[in-house]
Amino acid sequence: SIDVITLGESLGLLSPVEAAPILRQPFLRLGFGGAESNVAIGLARLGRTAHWVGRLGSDDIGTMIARELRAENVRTSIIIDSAPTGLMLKTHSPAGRVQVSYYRTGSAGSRLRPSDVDERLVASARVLHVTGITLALGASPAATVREAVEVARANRVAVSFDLNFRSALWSPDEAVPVLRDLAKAADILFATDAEAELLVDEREPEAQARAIARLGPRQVVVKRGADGSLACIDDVIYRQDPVPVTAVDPVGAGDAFAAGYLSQVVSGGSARQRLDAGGVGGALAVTSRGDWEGLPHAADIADLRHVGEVQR
Ligand code: KDG
Repeated sequence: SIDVITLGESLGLLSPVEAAPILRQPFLRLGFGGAESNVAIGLARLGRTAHWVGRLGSDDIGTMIARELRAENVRTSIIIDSAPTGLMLKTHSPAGRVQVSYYRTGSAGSRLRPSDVDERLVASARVLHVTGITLALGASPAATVREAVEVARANRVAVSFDLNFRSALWSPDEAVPVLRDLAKAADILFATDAEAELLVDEREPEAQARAIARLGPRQVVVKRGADGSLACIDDVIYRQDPVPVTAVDPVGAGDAFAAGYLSQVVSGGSARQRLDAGGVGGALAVTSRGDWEGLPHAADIADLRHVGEVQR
């Protein structure tokens, strides 16, 4: 059996060797990213069984992604597609702002189709995790997400949905009805405060969480970056204080949050434990460069209780 099954697009990630604007030092290194595979890695590092479904090109980048996922103990169902694996370029503005550009039109990962969903595999999981990125990639990947969600619901598999609005992929006008529709089918919903504001006509986090819960999800988490997070779980509001860290690269924080939170969902953790695990995961993830490299292992979380101590 599987704790969490997820599907989506993973892409090669080019980023400057030094965190500096690309035109100043055009040396790039190759990594990869993908919101859903990031969550799967995070769960595997916390000792859960995670399964990722996706399409990769028959190219070195696709091979690297498959190899890395295996190295991280993520189970996979990979379909090799004739289109190339997509790419992202992560640059830094002179002021230090992180900017991601996509080179993914027509990519292998965006050619997901409903027949890629293995009903028996989804039915064997405790949680299905999907994101708004896949919904933005085109009609076929969006239909694939909907198919997986239908299969999950029919088999009493909890549906976890991270809104993950990416403005480079679609406009708010295009996204909102689609995201709202899927939110109604979710049991667990993750949103940043900005995404929550898109989805419901509320500005204040508690009101946002309650309004989203009224759409359907029994667990709604509104992530507020350096201000911590707030959740509405079975109609009760929980607040999670920020975990103070030095942020190096904010990309991937949301996926780390989802991984921490879902790790506690599948192990039967309380609402408070779920939220705390999410907060700790998100905080630790931003302390290193890369979309998933900073995801904590179980031992890193235990270590947080000993900050400032020296082990000899
Ligand atoms: O959630 C972090 C992601 O944004 C990143 O890993 C890549 O899936 C990705 C995307 O589409 O931005």
